[in-house]
Amino acid sequence: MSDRRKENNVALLPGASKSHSSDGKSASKILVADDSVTIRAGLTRALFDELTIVEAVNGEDAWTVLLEDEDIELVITDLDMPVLNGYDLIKRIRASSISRISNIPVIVVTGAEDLKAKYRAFVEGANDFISKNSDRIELMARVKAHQKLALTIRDLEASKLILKNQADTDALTKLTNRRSFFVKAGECLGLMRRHKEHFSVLMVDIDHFKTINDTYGHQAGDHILVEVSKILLSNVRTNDVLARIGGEEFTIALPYSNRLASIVMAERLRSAISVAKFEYGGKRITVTISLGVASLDKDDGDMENVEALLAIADKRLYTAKRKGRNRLCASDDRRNLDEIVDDDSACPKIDEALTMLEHGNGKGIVAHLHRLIRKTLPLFKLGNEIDKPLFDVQSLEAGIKELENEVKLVKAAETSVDSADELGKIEVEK
Ligand code: GH3
Ligand code: MG
Ligand code: MG
Repeated sequence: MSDRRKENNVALLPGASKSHSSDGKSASKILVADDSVTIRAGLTRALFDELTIVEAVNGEDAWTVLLEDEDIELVITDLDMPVLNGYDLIKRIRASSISRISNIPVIVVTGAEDLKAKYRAFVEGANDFISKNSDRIELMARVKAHQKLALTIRDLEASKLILKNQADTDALTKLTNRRSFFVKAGECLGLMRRHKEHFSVLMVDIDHFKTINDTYGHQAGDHILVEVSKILLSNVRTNDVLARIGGEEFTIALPYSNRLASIVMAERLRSAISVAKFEYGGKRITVTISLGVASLDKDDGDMENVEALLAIADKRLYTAKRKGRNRLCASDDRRNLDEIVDDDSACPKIDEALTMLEHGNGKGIVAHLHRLIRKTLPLFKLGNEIDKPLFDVQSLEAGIKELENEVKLVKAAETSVDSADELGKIEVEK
């Protein structure tokens, strides 16, 4: 073998870049961990004709390579190594949360007679053993067998993942489907309960969708479903669970969202769809949605599951439909309106309020501005105590009072509204 070939096929460690065999084809990559230069050289000599070898001088080195190099398909390791020995390396590999690493085949190099060491390595998770004097054919046969098995397992896992994703996904919109929504939202609700956090759900339904189908055709309807899904998806947060649970019905589970935040979210979605331009076959199509909102913080009672919360949201969706569509409904009676405007428990935390503001949801925190600013007063007071007075706390307090008065006025105006069904709309339109 020429020196040039050796250079091409042996990547030195750590952090070696991917190597290729001399014929230009990418060879399978295996990791050889041994503190003995002689053993490493021997294994490399025996294997590098058909494989790309990456060398590590101890267990810790080998671990670094495994984390960094996703192409490693198999590990051959010595047991007695400095820094991190072979047993601990195998233990770490098997305990890894990365399945690529935890499933990797590990072949241990031992003295043929060393039964105790073999047994211990086997218990830690070694797959096979070779002796320091194994010939090339035996070595190659073992490596190939394990490599093939590992590739089959990897393919199987990939197929399993694809199947699972298919089972959880709506084929048309690629959103979470109904079945998966209830699983995911149920887990989410459980978590929120344990942590005493807020949780809300939205029911979303496209208005007059049947008319869209009848006027522009079923394919146009499908196109609208896909486009609406994209808009909804681009407006929810990473942790929200958005799903298509029926023909033109969607649900969204909103962890950490209280009533106020979920109303703000619902309004954001309603508005995003109503201003979006939909087209199919060169024709403009007007699309709007109606939404029902239900939150755990205000509608808790004896509610145990997502289904019960959704039933409330669904009832409110129906109210929104009845009241003219392209709107949301978040309450069943007028008492809840008072709570929204003037209930301390509905006040978002300061970091929540700042996030809402960042997302252009200033409208949703206006009713609580006096509370939020009051909460920050101790900071200004502390600032004034440090050296000389820097902030006019008195003016701030006067401002807070004025904001409080304004909220009282708004409340007084709203209590003159007659229809309880209109409340959802009023809450977000003020
Ligand atoms: P509303 O405003 O009261 O919600 O009226 P609507 O017409 O949207 O509601 P309705 O329940 O009467 O009609 C829903 C329609 O959605 C009927 C059904 O044919 C259509 N639909 C259901 N699934 C699909 C689908 O996957 N693709 C298309 N194109 N249409 C669908
Ligand atoms: Mg509909
Ligand atoms: Mg419907």
